[in-house]
This record gives sequence, C-alpha cells and structure tokens, in this order.
Amino acid sequence: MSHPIVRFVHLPDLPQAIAELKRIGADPRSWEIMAPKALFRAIRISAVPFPAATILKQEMLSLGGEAAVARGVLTARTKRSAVLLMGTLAQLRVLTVKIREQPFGLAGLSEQLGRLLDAAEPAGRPSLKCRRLELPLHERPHIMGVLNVTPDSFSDGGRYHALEMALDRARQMVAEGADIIDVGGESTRPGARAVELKEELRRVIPVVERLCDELSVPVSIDTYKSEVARQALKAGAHMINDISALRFDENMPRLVARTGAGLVLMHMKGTPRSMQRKPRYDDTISEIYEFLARQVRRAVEAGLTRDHLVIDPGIGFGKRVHDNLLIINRLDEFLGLGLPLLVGVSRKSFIGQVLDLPVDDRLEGTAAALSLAVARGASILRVHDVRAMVRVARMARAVTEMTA
Ligand code: HH2
Repeated sequence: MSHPIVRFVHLPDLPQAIAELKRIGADPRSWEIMAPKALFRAIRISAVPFPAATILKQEMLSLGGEAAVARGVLTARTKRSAVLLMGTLAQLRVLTVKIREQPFGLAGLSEQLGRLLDAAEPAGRPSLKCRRLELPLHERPHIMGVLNVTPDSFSDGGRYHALEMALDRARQMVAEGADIIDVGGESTRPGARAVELKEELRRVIPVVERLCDELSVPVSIDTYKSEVARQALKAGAHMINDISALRFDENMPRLVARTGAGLVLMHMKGTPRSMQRKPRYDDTISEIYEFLARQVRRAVEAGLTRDHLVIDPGIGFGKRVHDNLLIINRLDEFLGLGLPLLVGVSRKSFIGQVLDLPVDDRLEGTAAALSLAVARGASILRVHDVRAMVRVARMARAVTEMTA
C-alpha cells in the first residue's frame, strides 16, 4: 500500500511549473492560470516615495501577498523607502494592473514592474544584434575567446611575429568552438597603467583587420577609447567591449549607435589603476544593478537600441573576493534588466584566493564558477581556455534546461 509522501518541488520558472502541473495531471486549460501561482518572487524597489510605498503595502496585503517597507514609512517619518514586494507571479501581475492608474509615480513603477516580470522568464531572453549579424544567445551560451595582444601576452618577437601568433591563437580558439573573439590591447589587471592611444591602435588594428577578413565569427574589441573602437569598426569589428560602460569616453555612445555595433556595458568601481584599493559596497548587488540600469538608459538615450546591448557585472573589477562570489551566486538577479549577461570569471584572482592556486592552475576553479554562471542565466562567457569551457558551458546548459 502506498503512503502519501510530502516533498519540496524545484520550480524556478513558468515552463518548469507547467511541466509539474502536467505531471500532476491537472486540466490543461488550468496550466496557464495556475503556473504563475506556483512561482514566488521577491522584488526590491529602491527609493519609493512615502505615499507610494504605503499604497504598495496595502495593495500587496489585499492580494494575499506582502510588502516590507522601512519602519519610518509606517510612522510617516521617512520620505523615501526601499520596498520589498513578496508574492506569486500571479499576485505581482495583478499589482501592476492595480497601480497603473495611481498617483505618486506608481504608473511609472507599474510599467517597470511589468517589464521586470517579462524579463525574468526564459521566453523573454533576447538575441543580440551586432551590425549585420544576429547572435542567438537565447539558444545556447556563447563562448567569447580572449585574445590579448599586449606585450606581456605575446612576448618579445617583432610586430609581424606577434601578429601571426595572435592570428594563430584566434584560429585555434574558433576551431575549439569560440563564438566570438575579443581582442584587447591594454591590460586591465588591477593596478595596470593606461596604454597610449597610438600604442593601443598599433597593437590591435592590424589584428582586427586580419581577423575580420578571415574568420566567420564576430570580432569584439575590448577598449574604452572611442578612437580605437572607431578604427576597429572600420576594420570590420562587430562589437565593442567597454569595461567602463561609457564612463571614460563621451564619444563612445554616439559612435556605437551610428554603426549598429553590439556593446558590452561592464561595471567597474573606479579605474583599473585604483579599483582594487579597498573597494567596498553597502549593498553589492543593488549598487551594481543600479549602475548598469543607469548606463543602459544612457546608451538608449544616445540612440542605441536594447537589442544591441549586453551587461556585465565586472568580476574582479573593484570587487573583494566575497563580492565576486556573491555576484556569481546571485547572477540571475541581473536578468531583470532584460538584457543578455556576459561574465568573465576565467582564471581570475578570486579563484586563486579561494583555492590557493596560481594563475596557471585555475582551470577547475574557472569551470566551477562558469558552470554556475551558466546555470544562473549567463549568455556570454569570456574565457581563455576555450576548448574546456565550451564543454563546461554545454553541459551546464543541458542540465539547467531540463524540465520534464
Ligand atoms: N575581464 C578582463 C578584461 N576585459 N571584459 C568584460 N566585459 N568582462 C570581463 O570580466 C573582463 C573584460 C580581464 O581579464 P584578462 O583579459 O584576463 O586580463 P587583462 O585585462 O590583463 O588582459
């Protein structure tokens, strides 16, 4: 005789909730209605004006959910408060409707909330446009192979020698499964000095030219200088990887908008020279999220469309070891921005610190971190060890997309 067994079920998204309703044998007509009731979400809204925070609390309570506000809101002492909405997807959707016509900025919040709820579902994950190419990032994680054409990477030979070595390395990475090649002419390691414009151009432009002629995969240029970006785009590059997220060169946004290139916006605290001098955050994830949201808005105001944008929390750029670990563990929160996520964990020093290993012995640490990044929704993985990480990413994706 079988006895009832009580257990938890892992339901991270709507497709998996629907799969469980099917297994239960629920009426197919009820799947769409019930699935949003099976998923619970906590949503944080920063800086909500006092009256709006009060209304949000009342509405969530009336829907059978909850909303936490700062204590001072209840005593009318606080002008603004962060709000934590707690409810099922179904309740949160109804909330967006109920506040749509309300004052105190709630109409705008309703719109933002609706976009957030759409973006958090796998079906809402976009592809990426880079000039005439479109990368199907929603289909599988893409591997971006790192091609550093810095003197320390491509030792002492003459320029031609270095160029040939760089091209060989790029060809090898493509043969190993790289989907994008990211060319960089300036080391951005902590404490690194900036490279002169002329020198950066001399290092990267010949390489970009040859790669764009020869390779079938898109070429990205890792630079925050608009002149380097301009010449790289002229040479055929498809994407700009700007580790300053448009902060270091005011001409960058218009240039990228005009050319239709893809653009990576990465979070960094300060500059590469200063970023590891005692970085600290009060709330790591919120600060990075809000920075990225601001820079996305800036890019859109300059004329870029969202389907050309990628965001990156900037592992190792002005972060302590625990910030890097936290970012990877909570990476899926950034999906709320509704844009593809790029993550660069490859061989970075937080791995060395956790495992107490030097830079040439971080393959397994990279694999573990990358696998979790894929599971939490990363779309582009920037790596040195292409062959190994293509396999790790494929395996992680195969596990996470299994619903039934
Ligand atoms: N990391 C590095 C360089 N560029 N770009 C993005 N978008 N994200 C990253 O995490 C990232 C990046 C640093 O890594 P590496 O290329 O190994 O070092 P270096 O800058 O010294 O060449």
